[in-house]
Amino acid sequence: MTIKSIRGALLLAGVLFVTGLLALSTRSGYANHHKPAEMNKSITIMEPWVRAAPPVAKRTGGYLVIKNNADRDDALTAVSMDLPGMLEVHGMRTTNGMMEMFPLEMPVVIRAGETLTLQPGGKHLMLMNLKRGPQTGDRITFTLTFRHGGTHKVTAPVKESAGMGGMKMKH
Ligand SMILES: [Cu+2]
Repeated sequence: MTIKSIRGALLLAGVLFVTGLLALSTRSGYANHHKPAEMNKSITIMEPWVRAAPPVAKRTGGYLVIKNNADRDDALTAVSMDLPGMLEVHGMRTTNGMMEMFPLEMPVVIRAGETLTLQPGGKHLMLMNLKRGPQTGDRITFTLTFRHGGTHKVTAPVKESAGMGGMKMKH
């Protein structure tokens, strides 16, 4: 063995050792408890948008997709927005043949590996008590807090629809 190859072998051994330690610590959950920066990766928020509304409108819908990447259940514990007004998570149900929406009880559980889709006609964010209906081109920032996944800020563009044609919902 040349000096160079010995050094190479030592380096490789070192890398393998450290890699082994990391694998061990991750498996035992050590890494999760001691690296807060990585906590937020367990939740991914996608495709946020808010439906444009006439200026006099007091409420409109907000939509986004939340993915729980973790191998344990998580829960959405709080929602807020950077606008004067009130923000709720709503569900849809049929009462006497009529579709109606209602505030979901918080927290909203998102099972391990599952996705919570807030979309027109289904569960949604309800922006209420607005001073002015959001206009196309506005941007609204939501803050979503999760039991395990930390706090996430997501900025949603305001638009007429998500390109789903006639799928309109009255609020
Ligand atoms: Cu609603």
